[in-house]
Amino acid sequence: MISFSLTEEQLALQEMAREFAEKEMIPNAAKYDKGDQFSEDVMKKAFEVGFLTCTIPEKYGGGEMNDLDTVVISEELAAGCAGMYTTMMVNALAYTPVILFGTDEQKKKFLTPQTEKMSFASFCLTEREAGSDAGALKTRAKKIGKEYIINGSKCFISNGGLASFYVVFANSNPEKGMRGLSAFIVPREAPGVIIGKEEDKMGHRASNTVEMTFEDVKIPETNLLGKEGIGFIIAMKTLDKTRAPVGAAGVGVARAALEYAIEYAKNRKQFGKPIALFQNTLFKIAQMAMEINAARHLVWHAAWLMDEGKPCGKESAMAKAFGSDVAMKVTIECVQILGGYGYMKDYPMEKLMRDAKLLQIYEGTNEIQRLVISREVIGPIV
Ligand code: COS
Repeated sequence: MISFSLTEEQLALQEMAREFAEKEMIPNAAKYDKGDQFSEDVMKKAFEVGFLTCTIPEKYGGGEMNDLDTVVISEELAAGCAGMYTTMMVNALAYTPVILFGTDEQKKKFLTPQTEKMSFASFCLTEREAGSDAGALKTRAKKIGKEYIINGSKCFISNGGLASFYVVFANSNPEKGMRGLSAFIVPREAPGVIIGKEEDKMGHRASNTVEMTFEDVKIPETNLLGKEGIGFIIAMKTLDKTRAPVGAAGVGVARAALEYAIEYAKNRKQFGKPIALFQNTLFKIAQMAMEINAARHLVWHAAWLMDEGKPCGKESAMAKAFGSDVAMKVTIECVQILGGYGYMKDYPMEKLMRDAKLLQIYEGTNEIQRLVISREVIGPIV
């Protein structure tokens, strides 16, 4: 049965997220973009309304949003500010492996405190030499008695400087290659957890991105997620779930750009009439509206599959790649519609364009999404 209507609750949630974006995020977006700082005041409010913990099950104090709810609010929040949205979304990214693979004790110990005061968490997979080839990571976990000792470095870690715990992927059995990977919960206060320098990024400047080093970090064996050797599957199943919301963020960024460009085109007069009346502008706007709608449908379909418990790896990858590609394309076009004003920092358009770029890169580059899609579409070759 196909339905394109949101429930009353989802409409209320969408409205709440839209209002939050308009009142709290948009007025502060330029300030945090310029200052390259964590938007603490906005995040305090996001915590109060539940956006920082929305995917945590109710049993552990969270909002227990399903996947469709999550993509609906992702579009709205990213339309407000993609950098602030990233800070919120990365919490969901780090909570997902705990929700999917954690024991009841692990969930009580690590998730419940996140719902009691404003807190953050990080997902530590990427390394300098292992980005797209995640299975080749070099961080090691050695079991000694009832503890694991973790050694290694991770890069481009969102929320790393803010997190109270890290989900760290490390190889506990290197001779098994990627089948030796395991996932561990590492508390921030564990000795040897070193937060490195904050990255100076092109966009998403309101989000915190650092290098992380784990130097002889001892954690109890009870912090292992699932069992040894399934770390790669944990990472992949997590990303299957969190890639569609990145597509939704692409839709949000593109929509924000298009709405601004439409207002501008209706008011900007050249050659004696609003530029919205020129066919070049009309056709550009129609094309962008079509692509944004198509991206939203892919995102909602992927989320629906997840909520139905159906396989969704290919569809999540499609939603992520298409949604973020649309964001890039649309923001470039909208900068062009605004002309010189589009290029100036006094207007919001150039930030939207810079923010769109990262959506094509993080949570797996769009080339990796195409690899995932093509493997499933083509199947085995010979
Ligand atoms: N769900 C469950 N299992 C999965 C899976 C998924 N989505 N994807 C892969 N696997 C399994 C495979 O079935 C395979 O298991 P078997 O060997 O038992 O058959 C195993 O994992 C290895 O998979 P594969 O052979 O596809 O691994 P590759 O190294 O060829 O490719 C890609 C894996 C490239 C898809 C993966 O490394 C990837 O997604 N890279 C990008 C990482 C990323 O997104 N980084 C962003 C960091 S987080 S911000």
